Amino acid sequence: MYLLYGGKFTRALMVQMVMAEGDIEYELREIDILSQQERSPQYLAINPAGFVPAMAKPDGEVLFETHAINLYLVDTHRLTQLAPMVDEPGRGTFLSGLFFICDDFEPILKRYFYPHRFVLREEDAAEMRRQSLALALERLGIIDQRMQQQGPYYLGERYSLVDLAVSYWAQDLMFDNNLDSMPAIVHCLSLVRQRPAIAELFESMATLNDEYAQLQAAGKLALDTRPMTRGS
Ligand SMILES: N[C@@H](CCC(=O)N[C@@H](CS)C(=O)NCC(=O)O)C(=O)O
Repeated sequence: MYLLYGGKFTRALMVQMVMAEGDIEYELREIDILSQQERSPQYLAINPAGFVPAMAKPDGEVLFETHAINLYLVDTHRLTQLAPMVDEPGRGTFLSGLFFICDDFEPILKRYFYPHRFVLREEDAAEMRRQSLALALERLGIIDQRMQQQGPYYLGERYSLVDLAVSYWAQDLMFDNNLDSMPAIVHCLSLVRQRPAIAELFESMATLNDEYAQLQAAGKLALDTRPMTRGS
């Protein structure tokens, strides 16, 4: 069985969604990012990058990077409902969309979630956070434009991992009217949230987001100010 290292407030939920869509069995090993468990020597031995998620395959090989894990699961289990396979039309466009999210969009969000890692002076962190959110929304707008022209999904009529990831982040960023100018993404999210296999996981995400916001408002998110140094 697969062993998934994930837990509350982490994008491991995206992997859980793929597991649910593919009806794949796995065991969830909780890593508490609020107590910085992803930096413990035990976890660093599993994923030296110190990020969640990671996934151990039944043969012991450990995979990390959310979208690499998801793509691995899709290809290995031939989850054709989640992506065009390598020999199908649309595979290239699908890969472009997926890599745009993990290579362009998500690193910007990292600066939003952990601004202090990217500034020299503490007092610049708030502005880094503000600018990063604006930039991330601008990048999301590029996907929205595409979906407005040929939606409702990134590949038109065909749902894929790209929509799952876009919807995950749309749900996460759906506060302060951030998505008001992105009707196609809001529509895509509404479709994805209704998928029977993952509806419950999206529900749980909404609850977790509220909990996260409350912790943040109460200043209880240690992860907001910690340095990048590993193993400290
Ligand atoms: N590129 C990585 C990023 C993973 C990531 O940043 N995960 C967050 C939780 S959602 C994390 O581990 N944060 C701890 C940190 O940045 O120190 C992936 O896609 O798996």
